[in-house]
Amino acid sequence: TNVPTRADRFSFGLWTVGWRAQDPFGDATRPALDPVEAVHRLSELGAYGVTFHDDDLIPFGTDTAERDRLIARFTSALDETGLVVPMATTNLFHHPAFKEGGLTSNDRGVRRFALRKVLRNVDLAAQLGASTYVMWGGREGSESDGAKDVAAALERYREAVDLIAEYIVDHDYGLRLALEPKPNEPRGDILLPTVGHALGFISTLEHADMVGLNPEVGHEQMAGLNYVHGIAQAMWQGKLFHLDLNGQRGIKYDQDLVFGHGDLLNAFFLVDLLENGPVGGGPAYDGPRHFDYKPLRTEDIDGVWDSAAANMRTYLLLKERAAAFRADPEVAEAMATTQVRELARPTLAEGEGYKQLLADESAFETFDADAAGAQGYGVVRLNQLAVEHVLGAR
Ligand code: 3MF
Ligand code: MG
Ligand code: MG
Ligand code: MG
Repeated sequence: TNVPTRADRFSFGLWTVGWRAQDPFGDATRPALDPVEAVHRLSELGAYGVTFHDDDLIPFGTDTAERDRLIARFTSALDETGLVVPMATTNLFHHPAFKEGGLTSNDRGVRRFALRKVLRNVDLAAQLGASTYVMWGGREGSESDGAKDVAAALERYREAVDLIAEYIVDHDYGLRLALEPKPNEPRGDILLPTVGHALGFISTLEHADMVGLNPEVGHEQMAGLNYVHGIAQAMWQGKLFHLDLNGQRGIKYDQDLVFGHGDLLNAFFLVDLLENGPVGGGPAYDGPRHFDYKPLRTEDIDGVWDSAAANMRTYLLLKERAAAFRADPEVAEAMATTQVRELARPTLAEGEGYKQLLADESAFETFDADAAGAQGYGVVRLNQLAVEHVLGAR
């Protein structure tokens, strides 16, 4: 048990295991990893999918003949292993051309180039059978409030997302777009910094129905937010198209730790929500369990594969622990004390409106607010039971 299989639908970005561990203060500590090698190793470890930025597979500036050759050998590796490509995305952040933005650069020529780069890789994503196309706008932002017209930038982002969506519809690619929020890094401030900002933006789109989210654990935590809450809202709005699992320890640079190596208790409740759905009822998550992490700079290539395996093992252990938590009669009793499942019951009775509510004296005139204020909800007991399940003490 806890050995990953294809049925678990674990996927990894080529840029994760392939990260050479260069950082702003030091050189790479590992050699480049051939994408074909990555496909074979991920398959051996039990993953079912691999994802990529265009430039992870085809270095920026590669000519067409070489591009075709790289795609062909990658496709062969997929065929040999049975690995799929559930998602692809565009690198609009690495090349110096994007230093002031990609789809929202102040330079219109850069914006048009960025759009072409996206459409070209959307073709490849469709060709490889992907169902989700992620958009992370790492350079869409600013360091100075005077040098970026945020309203105009959002207008340009809307123009871009609508155009990409229209292209997908016209070509019958069946792809859905997933926006990935992040508050900062590499830009001082990035547009659509959180799940909430992105949901607000999506409601303005022409093709809002085919645009959802790809929230990342660490990105929400960098903004001091609770990832489980963000995921719960995205699921509630039918917008959790994909996700980036990893670990983060507090409000600092984007750590991309192994899943569970940050806030473990939040990771536990996340897996519980994804696998079992909301406690009050509602569907579980049925997309890929995608890891966007970076093997620590201290690791050699063996450490890379150990860390890839660690992501999947931690997820499966938490899944097992979450099932035990939900099945524990003492947890059921503690949940009853918290009244957490009562929240799924509508506040108004069937057919009741404000007139009936106003006529109901028990709702106000005779309601014992002091008694309500004096009751205990037993939240700590429930939380401790979760901790004990995570620790394997129950
Ligand atoms: C950066 C990221 C990105 C996105 C990727 C699409 C380099 O913090 O998280 O990875 O995840 O562009 O998934
Ligand atoms: Mg990510
Ligand atoms: Mg990230
Ligand atoms: Mg991250």
